[in-house]
Amino acid sequence: MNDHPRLCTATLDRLPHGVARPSYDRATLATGIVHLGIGAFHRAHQAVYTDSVLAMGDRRWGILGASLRSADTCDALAPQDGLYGLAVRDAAGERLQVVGSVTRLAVAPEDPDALIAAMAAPDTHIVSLTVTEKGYCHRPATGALDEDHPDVRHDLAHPEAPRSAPGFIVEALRRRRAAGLTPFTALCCDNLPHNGATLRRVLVRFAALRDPDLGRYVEGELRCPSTMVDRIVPATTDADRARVADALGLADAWPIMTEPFTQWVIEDDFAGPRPAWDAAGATFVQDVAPYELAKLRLLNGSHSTLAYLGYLAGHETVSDTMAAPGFAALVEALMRDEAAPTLPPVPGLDVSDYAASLLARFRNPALQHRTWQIAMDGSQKLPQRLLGTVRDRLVAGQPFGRLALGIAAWMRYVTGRDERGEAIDVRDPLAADLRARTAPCTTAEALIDACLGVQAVFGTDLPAEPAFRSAVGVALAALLQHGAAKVVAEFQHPA
Ligand code: CS2
Repeated sequence: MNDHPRLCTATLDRLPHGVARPSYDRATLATGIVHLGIGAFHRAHQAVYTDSVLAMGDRRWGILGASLRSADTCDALAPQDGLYGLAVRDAAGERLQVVGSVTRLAVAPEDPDALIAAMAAPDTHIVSLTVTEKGYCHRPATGALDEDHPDVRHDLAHPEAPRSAPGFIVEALRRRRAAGLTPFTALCCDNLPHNGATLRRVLVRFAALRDPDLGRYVEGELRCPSTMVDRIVPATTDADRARVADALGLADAWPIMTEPFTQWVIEDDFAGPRPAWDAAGATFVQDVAPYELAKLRLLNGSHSTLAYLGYLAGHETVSDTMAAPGFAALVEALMRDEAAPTLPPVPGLDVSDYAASLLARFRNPALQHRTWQIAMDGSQKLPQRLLGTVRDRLVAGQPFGRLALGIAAWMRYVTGRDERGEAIDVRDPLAADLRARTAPCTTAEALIDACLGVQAVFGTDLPAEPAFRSAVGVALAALLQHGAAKVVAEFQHPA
């Protein structure tokens, strides 16, 4: 990569012919969107839809991409004027595009005030978020603001120099109100249940804790449409960087890897103007809930199940896991027999076709999506991916052996020791607590008790359900005795 000149505005015209690039004048764009959490997912998803809208001639929607924590993305993209390569990959090959919609970058901790000022600017109509599940400072089991969260406490004490997404949004809304501007629309693009309502609940509560009057204002005025976002985006590796640089003839410090599939369903509830994302392939609907539930339970539920079991069985990627005995059959049955029956009808979606397409996407050999990456933050993901489905199965008196196996694999994973006794680098906001609870456990029974004590994940209802304890107990005992590879290979799927 070092031999190539850097990708940036001045070098754009050196790109090879086959590589799509911004056809619009980036210098003339307004900043209509401030995006919090400028990670790989945003750059493979919303930024690409917005790039298409800009190419159609609507110049209002340049994106200011902000990191709330690390300066890595800004350091990589600022010398490139925000430009980056997108590599769309499958077994047939790789298609490259340079995306131009991110026109400004910010690192929140370096200058919180500058970011708030951008969010409070009159041209800013949308503040979108991909801050991952844990970025909402909520309790996953209930969806309520975690008022003891260290960032929430900090931001309530220092409202003008916040750290958290809720802290930034509420302060920016306060300033807009003081300046006589209408609120922006807050657009959650994370895999949370009822993500718009969840964001709204957190913001209203946070604002009310700051000042009851501000709380009433946010409750009365703020729009938070729900969205369903879908595209698989593995972390970029150095090998990806080198390959993309050779293909572009230009060095790109952070190209994004993704799959051909992309989907975005958005609740049409905006306070002001919005980009015509539908002209770029998104769908505006009145009610996102059925799409979101299907995606979380089928795609993400399977993904997490593959991640924990696959990791324990020694597989590095999802496609390797899918090729190992029993895994594809397990998630196929999880979707068909356990998750799909809990879903209300989804307009325009045939659930069995959808499940089949998911199996093909998981098998995509070009993606190299690490099981370890998906395994991150399980305490924040389990409730909406697996536990909600279990609750519905329990109410209906129906079995859930595959879901129980996925949950048991998570319990085994968070002990921090793999099946060969090697350390697992468990990344999770509750990692230390989980390790402390689970490390002394020598039996399945003790391990379940230790994990079910984590109310933020399991609530108070599931630990009290004998059918839940017993199904997860059977699965966990099998995992401890035989190991994940054997348990999955020999899993008996009832006819
Ligand atoms: C994955 C998701 O990392 C994970 O937890 O399950 O990021 C998944 O790839 C996306 O939701 C796909 O849309």
